[in-house]
Amino acid sequence: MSNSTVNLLSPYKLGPYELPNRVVMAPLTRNRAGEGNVPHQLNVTYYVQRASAGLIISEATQVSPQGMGYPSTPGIHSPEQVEGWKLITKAVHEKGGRIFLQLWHVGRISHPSLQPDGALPVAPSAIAPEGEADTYEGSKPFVTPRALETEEIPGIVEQYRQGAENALAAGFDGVEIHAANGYLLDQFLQDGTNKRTDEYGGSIENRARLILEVTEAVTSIWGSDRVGIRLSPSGTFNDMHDSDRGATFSYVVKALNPFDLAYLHLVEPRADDNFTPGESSNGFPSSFFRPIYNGTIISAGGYDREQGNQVLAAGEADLVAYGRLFIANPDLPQRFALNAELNKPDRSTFYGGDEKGYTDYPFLDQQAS
Ligand code: 8OZ
Repeated sequence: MSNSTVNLLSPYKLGPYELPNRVVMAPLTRNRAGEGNVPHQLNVTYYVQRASAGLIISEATQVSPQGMGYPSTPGIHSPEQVEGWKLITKAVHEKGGRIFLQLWHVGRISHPSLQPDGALPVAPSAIAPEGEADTYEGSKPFVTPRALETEEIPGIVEQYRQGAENALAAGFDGVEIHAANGYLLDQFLQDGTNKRTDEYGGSIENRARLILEVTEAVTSIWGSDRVGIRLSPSGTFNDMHDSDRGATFSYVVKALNPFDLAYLHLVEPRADDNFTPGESSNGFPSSFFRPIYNGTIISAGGYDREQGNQVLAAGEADLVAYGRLFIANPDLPQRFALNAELNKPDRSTFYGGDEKGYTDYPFLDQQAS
């Protein structure tokens, strides 16, 4: 329902949490974890600087060594990683913030050099993505992944369940299941990557089965009101294709209703590299799913302040996630409140490196006026 009094600075009740604003920090891969893919002090500083977000969603975090696909991304499978994340959740809470962990398995978007024992990455089917993997030795062509055996699927679900349990131990406020952007769960969902003939392939019901089993496992740890899920119904990143996205994603979104999750997080068509702003798109925006989803919707993808306020006022979403703007503006909610000028994000420091372009963007009160 449209409600013109609602804007980015309006509070929102999300599951058990009172968010002071509707400005969500999007999950952002920054490739700056420490040795052993353990979060460390540099990452603590980065998240704490952004604690004024209504909600922080952590960078994608692998649930297992097999789930890793890029250099220096953090994990949530070792005791050291849990200890590292504890530093972050504690510091964010001391600043009055809330933080969910994003649970991630990359599936085929990996490379043997990033896998335990140099193994092949795993996927629903043995289909190589177009493009190149990011490795510690630079870009390398993607390899053809190994198709998971049906008997291995319970082990995959268990990786997410264990990751969820570890996130609880690490002091997070909730978890987000990463089912977007061409990673393992999305690979199972879409028929361009899933050619299976068992109960995890073929019909939409079968292709959605793994996502729903993972959702069941994760909510068994956290309850439903502290679990979100992210989908990218319009994305082509990581060489994704489906013969009927509208039907596929409508099915999943409806099947998620009974879980009564904290939220559904949708990546807008506007976020896709192939999408030209201002052009009408054949993608599936939040407004497409709003009538068929009963709960909270977070919408993400290249919004500015005005567009964020518009999507909220139109009632097409309840919260808006900002990525690039949060990278460059640690005090983004305050800047929105004052309609202040924004720092410009520097793309060259998005992935990897040190404090430059990570923790050195100035706050408003540090800027010479
Ligand atoms: C950019 C670079 C590497 C990973 C995603 C986790 O798209 C990612 C990602 C984005 O969800």
